[in-house]
Amino acid sequence: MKKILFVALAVLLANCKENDNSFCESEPTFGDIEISEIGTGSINLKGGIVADLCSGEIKMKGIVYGKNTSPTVDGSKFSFSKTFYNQTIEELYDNTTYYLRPFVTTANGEVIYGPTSQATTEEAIINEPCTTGMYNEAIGRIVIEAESATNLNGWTLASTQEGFSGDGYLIWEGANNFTTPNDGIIEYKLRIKTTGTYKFLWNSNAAFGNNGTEHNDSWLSFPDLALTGDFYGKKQNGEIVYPAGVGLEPTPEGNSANGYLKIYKNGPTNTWKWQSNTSDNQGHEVFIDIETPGVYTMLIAARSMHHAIDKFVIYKESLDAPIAEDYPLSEICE
Ligand SMILES: [Ca+2]
Repeated sequence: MKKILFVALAVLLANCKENDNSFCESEPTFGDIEISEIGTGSINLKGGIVADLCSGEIKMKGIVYGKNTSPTVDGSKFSFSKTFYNQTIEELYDNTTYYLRPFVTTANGEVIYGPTSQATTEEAIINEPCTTGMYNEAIGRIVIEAESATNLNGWTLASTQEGFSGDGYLIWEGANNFTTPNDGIIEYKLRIKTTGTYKFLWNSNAAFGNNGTEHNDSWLSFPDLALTGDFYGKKQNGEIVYPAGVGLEPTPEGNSANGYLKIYKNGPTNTWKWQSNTSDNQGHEVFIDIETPGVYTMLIAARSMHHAIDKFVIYKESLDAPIAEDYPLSEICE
């Protein structure tokens, strides 16, 4: 099928070139949508559209998709300028049928749709039941108010530093634990259906004094993922560091132990900032790789006195960070 489609479109293209403007079609030619790969939260598709190549009166061409049987350009879509496309669409729910239609928008605003195709995403099977307090990932995102943990384990729930969201924020008012993450450990259980690479980001505050390089960090670990190298810091140039204590190298500059990374923010004190860096003076960002749908444990441990944590998000690195205040929080199992 793929071969036939490509040959048919290639013939159209060739005719157009050879005959100058004499072969221009007024109607677009929509090739079949070939579904080449289906995941729990993504679909990869390939195909082509030849649309009035000679006159150049096409404003946009692409694929619309959605759960509705007749998706339109008002909904989700992607566009492309070349004849052929090879695109992975994301932000999909698992075990859900999506309908896909090619479209062309003309210069005068008319939208012409091609035939509809459909594809059903894979079901994400998680054997562990959804028990009280677990957070559910959806369409590649996890959004959690730090203070929603069931056991704050020595952290204080506070609300004096303005600019937080939810019911307040957590602040560590116990002793510093600069080298060993063994105090103030808070657990979050995450049910993750969508596989892939996720970025971690928290909104935190060095809520004391006027030296922004103090009171600006806490410990973070994903113990299920640390041992296999699936919890790590990555610099923009691709350099990776692994938490110390799990037998992987290289480890970060500065402190790290027992599978924990030290997560810090830069900038002035008494100011909230969405930033999670690791490795001193290196600025690696923090990632986890999820290869199998399942329940994963995340741990925060206290490091610096007066470090405050308001909220955190974990999201597919290909997506925008869901840090807007009105972005829905992850559903919590009851
Ligand atoms: Ca909060």
